[in-house]
Amino acid sequence: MRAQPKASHFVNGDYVEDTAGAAIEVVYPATGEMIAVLHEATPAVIEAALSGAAAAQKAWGATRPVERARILRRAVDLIRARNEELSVLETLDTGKPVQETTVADWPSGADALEYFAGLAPTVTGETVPLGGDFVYTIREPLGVCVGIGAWNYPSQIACWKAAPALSLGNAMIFKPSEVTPLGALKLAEILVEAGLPAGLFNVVQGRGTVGGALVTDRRVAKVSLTGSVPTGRKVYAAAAEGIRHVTMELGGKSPLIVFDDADVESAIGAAMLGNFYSTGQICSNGTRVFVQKGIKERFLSRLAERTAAIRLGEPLDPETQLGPLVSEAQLQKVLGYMQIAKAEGARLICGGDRAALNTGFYVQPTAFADVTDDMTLAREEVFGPVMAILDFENEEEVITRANDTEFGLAAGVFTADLARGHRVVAQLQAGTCWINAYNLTPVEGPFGGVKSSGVGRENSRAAVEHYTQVKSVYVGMGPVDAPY
Ligand code: TXE
Repeated sequence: MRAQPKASHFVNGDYVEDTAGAAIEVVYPATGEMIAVLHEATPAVIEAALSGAAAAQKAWGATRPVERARILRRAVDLIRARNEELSVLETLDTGKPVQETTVADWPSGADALEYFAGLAPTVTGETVPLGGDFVYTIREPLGVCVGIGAWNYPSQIACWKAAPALSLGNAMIFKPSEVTPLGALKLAEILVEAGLPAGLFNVVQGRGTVGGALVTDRRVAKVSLTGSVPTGRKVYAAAAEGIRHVTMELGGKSPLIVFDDADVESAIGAAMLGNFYSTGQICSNGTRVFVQKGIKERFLSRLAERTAAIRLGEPLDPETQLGPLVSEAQLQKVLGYMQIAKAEGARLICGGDRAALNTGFYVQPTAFADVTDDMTLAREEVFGPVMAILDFENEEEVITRANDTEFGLAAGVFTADLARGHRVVAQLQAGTCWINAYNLTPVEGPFGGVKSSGVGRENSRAAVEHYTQVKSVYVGMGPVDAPY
């Protein structure tokens, strides 16, 4: 039990336990060893989190924005000072290499808190002159927001949701994924240490039923989910019952288009990052790599060479570049997709099986070429290090094929012709696009999907729209002119 937290939940300023809740066993994906046992939130814990958040939000919403910002800034400093220990915990929870978690997970979460601490005091309303009378607007917090996280970036997701929510005067109840429940508890602890009043960021553990209980509570004004499309549909529908605000960050099958004039080494590097980083468990991954025919064989041979050099291993070793998948269930799912790809006639370029390590949920970094649009590998989200490479002849064709999917989270284009880069991106149905780059998601830029990949945007100024509502105030400056 080397990562056992003080208790399962963090509610109203402190750790809370209720062992009546069903057990949640936390497993280190590199070894299968059980590192903690937590309990699902019981109705009593959920009620305490909701009533505490609702009560605390009233004063917080009326607090001067710079004071709220000061607290979040202190939390940023604490996170950065403790990055190493937090990153090790993230590695134990997810199996992702420390080489990644120390630079990508908590650091990105700290950036979000820093950004929204800076932004929130600048959020103001406007005055609309009407020639005497006037209207002014107030951007108000929504109230109590629920955040529901996925297991791929558990601490980053908690921070990305907490930062805009809290800085803009809301309270948040966060339910981590039952697969990775540990990081969010640390965030709650750090926020309180930084001076956040009790109740404003509560963490409750549980599976879908706990999430469902939060989403449908009458005190909840908004739900922000990061997860799969099927779960998104359920949560969106449940939130609609109460006409609640929603942000949905869901899955993808994003196209990465490589034209034959591209810098091929950069395109391969981006395709590898966009399929193998975090062992392929990233929603915006470019999992359909369209390569123009002229460079296909060069692309494939260099990809195989570079992939063979990837260092798989113990995630706590700083030299390790690729860790295991998050769970046994995910391992089976990814192996299943590899089998389907082979059976459907895709050409295996590298990998294609479990990795030869004695323990853990490891698979080899894998690439299939000659994938066609109708193959399962080109249509469904695998969420593992499995790259699908498709051929294309020309620009018009590739745009049509890239858009032929229910998803619309992200897309990338590699070309030396920048006019073409902009022209193609303008026609791609995706919420987040890159030209000659891939998967970079700085907090300064909006992030989110179109079509089944979601609604709303996280990060950037765009998130302000999703954590506030506008009150419009008409001010009459003269006598009321009534006809009766
Ligand atoms: O995700 P879910 P799971 C994909 C990935 C993975 C599959 C299932 O392929 O294999 O989805 O993973 C909570 N009301 N992605 O089961 O079900 C749940 O407890 C309220 C891709 O982990 O989407 C968890 O906290 N909440 C994806 C969160 O929703 C509910 C990231 C996400 O769970 C709920 C994650 C309900 N009815 C998985 N049901 C991406 N693309 O980013 C579940 N939850």
